[in-house]
Amino acid sequence: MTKIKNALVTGGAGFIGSNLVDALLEQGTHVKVLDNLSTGHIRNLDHVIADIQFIEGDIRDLATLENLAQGCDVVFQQAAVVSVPLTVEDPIFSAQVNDIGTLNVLDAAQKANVKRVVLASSCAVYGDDPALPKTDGMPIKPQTPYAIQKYTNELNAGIYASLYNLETVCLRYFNVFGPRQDPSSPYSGVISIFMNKALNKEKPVIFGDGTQFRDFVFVKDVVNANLLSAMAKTPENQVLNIGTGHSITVNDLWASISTLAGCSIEPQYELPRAGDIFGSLADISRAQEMINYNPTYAFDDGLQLTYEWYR
Ligand code: UD2
Repeated sequence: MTKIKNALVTGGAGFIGSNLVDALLEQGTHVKVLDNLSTGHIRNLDHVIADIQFIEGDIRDLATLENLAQGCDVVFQQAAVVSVPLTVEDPIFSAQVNDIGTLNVLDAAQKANVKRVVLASSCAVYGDDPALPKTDGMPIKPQTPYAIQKYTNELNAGIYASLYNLETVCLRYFNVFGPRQDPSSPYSGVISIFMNKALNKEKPVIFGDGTQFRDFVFVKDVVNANLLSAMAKTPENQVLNIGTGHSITVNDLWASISTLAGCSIEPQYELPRAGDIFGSLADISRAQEMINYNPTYAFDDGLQLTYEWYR
């Protein structure tokens, strides 16, 4: 596919989904958005609301999905219960959304003859396996309902590809950050929390000694990975890591954000968070090979853009 004419973005009012909507509109795609606004916000779409078809609704509603999938070349499945702790607290509700909801998306797409579905998966499927970097071929070890649900999505995507001829690409996102990430929950991404703390001149909490590290990927690179996945020739059913191949410690992260904000506040160190993994780092070579994915935002540049947005 050289150009996406019609796309449906589920979860399109969320952090990653709304950034994806912007990029699709920029390339002239007609965009439909389905979002139940449970964690997404209509303010993320205010600037484009006249240019899209927005439907407030839920991926648990198969009939709505069947209707919206009509006429689409690609469906981007970005809707989910995204809080890992919430899936631990309520595995059944989260499975209804993340498992059945995603199955609904695949089924509606297949019935409407959509060519390809790009799905948001997560590096959570690797669990706490200390082997680094994470290669997309290594054994998976889901340790939370969230990780199991994301892995189930990948398996279902594979089934729809092999049994029903629907092309699917699952993207295992590493730690995504950038404009519109919501800092309001204690389980929000660490960058969004630290941005808020720095701007309000408050002490951040670092769980553990701060030497733990993550592969932080800027949202615009993740958006680009979605577009490439939708248009690449090769994949029929792919599972790809989407990170950067570089990692940053939590201590260095706070130091960089402090420099941007011009503050020098000593963090408060607390015990490591239960269930936290120590380090995470992506091997992105398969994504490079299969969809020609190459992150273009250096960490500091992404952080600067993110800082400007929070400010
Ligand atoms: C990420 C994903 C999660 C899941 C998981 C799989 C995000 C936001 N979450 O969780 O959905 O895929 O990976 O492994 O991308 N930290 C602090 N202080 C704070 C907040 C966090 O020190 O105020 C630390 C935290 O203990 C951890 C690191 O920062 O060591 C990153 O935390 P996170 O919640 O941003 O992301 P993570 O990797 O736990």
